[in-house]
Amino acid sequence: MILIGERINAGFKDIARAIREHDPEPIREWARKQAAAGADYIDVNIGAASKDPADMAWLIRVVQEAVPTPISVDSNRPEVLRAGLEALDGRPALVNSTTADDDKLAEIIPLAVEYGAGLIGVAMDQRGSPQDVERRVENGAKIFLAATEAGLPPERIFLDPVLMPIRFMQDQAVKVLEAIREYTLLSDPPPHISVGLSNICSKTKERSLITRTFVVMAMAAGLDAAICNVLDEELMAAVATAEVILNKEIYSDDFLRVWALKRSKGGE
Ligand code: THG
Repeated sequence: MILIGERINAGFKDIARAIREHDPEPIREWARKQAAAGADYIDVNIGAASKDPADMAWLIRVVQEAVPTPISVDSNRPEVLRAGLEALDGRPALVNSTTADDDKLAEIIPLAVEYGAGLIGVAMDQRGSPQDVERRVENGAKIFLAATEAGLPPERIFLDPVLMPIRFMQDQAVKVLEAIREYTLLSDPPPHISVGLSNICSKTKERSLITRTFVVMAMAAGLDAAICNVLDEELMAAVATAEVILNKEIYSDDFLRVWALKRSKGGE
């Protein structure tokens, strides 16, 4: 699994404050904690705390000074994405994200090409979030085709079928699972498939349980990446166990320890 740490996001109050006051310390601390927990990428999102591209550039620089981990530059504004990518020191990165809208594809795919980054495409369009499997597949395929035509290989394309809160849209999770299966059929090798995992447990009482149960089901369907809480040890243990059961990691009696060790050394 490709694990993308979700915590440097202005949706969290401590991060929103740190961005507004340009206080680097909480940012550094969350970067270090997520890197130590084995994050493959650190997601960086200024959210509603700022619309200023310079704040994204500042945030990226603070994260880069703290850890060597690759970065997922997260914004729905192309100018904010560009400022973040421009601040990168040459380490691997993801552009998070484009939608399936023609204007977004035309603006954001070239950013991933220009900066040598991977691209996350979320299966949304001008009509908003998809409510059925068909729209998810249609939008995912459209993004995949446009990115491929621009020269991105499947290994640099991540499709996101749009995971929603179980508490408010209970019928959507099973549709996401079905869309994941469809995405695996797009090419050989297939693109990566990623979700914002914590979306599903929003406002619920059993956050960790719901999240780890869903991730195991989604991995069985073909999910191989997630923006998630990498500090949730039970979630990480469920991911490690699912990788063994799916025969992607070798079983040993110490498989949890081996998995954690490989992650702490920066292995896959
Ligand atoms: N797809 C892609 N990128 C994304 C998302 C996605 N980026 C942002 C988001 N969704 C993923 N990141 C988060 C980060 C935190 C939470 C959810 C998703 C989260 N929020 C708490 C909640 O909703 O209850 C509130 C925060 C708080 O506790 O203050 O858990 O889907 N490509």
